[in-house]
Amino acid sequence: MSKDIVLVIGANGQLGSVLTKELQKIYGIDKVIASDVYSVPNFEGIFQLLDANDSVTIEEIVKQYSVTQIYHLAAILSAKGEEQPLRTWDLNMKMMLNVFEVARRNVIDKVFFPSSIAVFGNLAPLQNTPQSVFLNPATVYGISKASGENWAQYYFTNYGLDIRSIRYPGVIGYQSMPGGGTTDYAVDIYHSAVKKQPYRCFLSAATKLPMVFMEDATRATIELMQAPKENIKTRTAYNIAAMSFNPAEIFAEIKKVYPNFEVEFQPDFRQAIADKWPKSVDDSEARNDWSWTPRYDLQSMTAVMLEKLEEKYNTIKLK
Ligand code: AKB
Repeated sequence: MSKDIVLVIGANGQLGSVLTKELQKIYGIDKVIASDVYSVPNFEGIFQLLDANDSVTIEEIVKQYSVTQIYHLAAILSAKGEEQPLRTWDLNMKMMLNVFEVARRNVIDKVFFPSSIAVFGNLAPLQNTPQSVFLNPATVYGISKASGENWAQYYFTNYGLDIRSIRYPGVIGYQSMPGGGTTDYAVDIYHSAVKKQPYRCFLSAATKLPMVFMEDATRATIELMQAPKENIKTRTAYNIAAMSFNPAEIFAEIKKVYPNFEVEFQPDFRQAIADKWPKSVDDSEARNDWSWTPRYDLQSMTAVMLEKLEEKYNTIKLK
């Protein structure tokens, strides 16, 4: 039987809520401690209210449950982060360093820290962006993730703390809503289509970005965390690629099922953020080191998204 006890910080977020359920399936419902700054009704499993700014409470929870692994998912994302740059820097860095320090002091086996394609800027080649390249992020979120990657490497080199990380593209899932990101349109557009409402897209029709379906994103995270330690050669964060598309292409895919669906393109401040991000990334190191392979493309993801959201909205109507 596994001795692992897993703490998820940010368990109510877009990725955290889905990943927590996957971790419960693997380790057991009584071996996963979900935590967030707010609680959700009818949560199944162990839940602790936790503000990751408060390292004393993180440490109390770690000791109380004899935690062996931490997934630290709480952060302010790219678009929301630009509203209050200094607060975003303070929160993202403080929460992350609190987790790394508690993990170091308590000799935690493994820590997961999410990075993002936001670490790249316009000095990197934006087609097939390499793993190791000059990073000049344009958002505070990106700056905090690029610094976080270096801190992860520092804690590994100096203290042997096994921190692993992925540079997520935009994550698209039917289970949860994103909040405050530049790639959020690619989730919102499916909800509008299923609700039979027109969608106003905040990026231009031709803005291509890398994306990943939630099933692939959670599987990548778990596969990276379960890979043998000696396979993990990148101690900053791994590029992963699954699909790349622009708003016109996702719209065309949805229109095959909803021919009357309409989208109006009205780029706002998020356009400037997206313009400095990669259009596609080179993930050969993730493929080589821990056998990363995506399973979903735009077409197969759209089929699942529309089916699951139709179920969801029909159930709401029937209630
Ligand atoms: C965002 O848009 O900020 C995030 C990300 C790509 O990290 N989804």
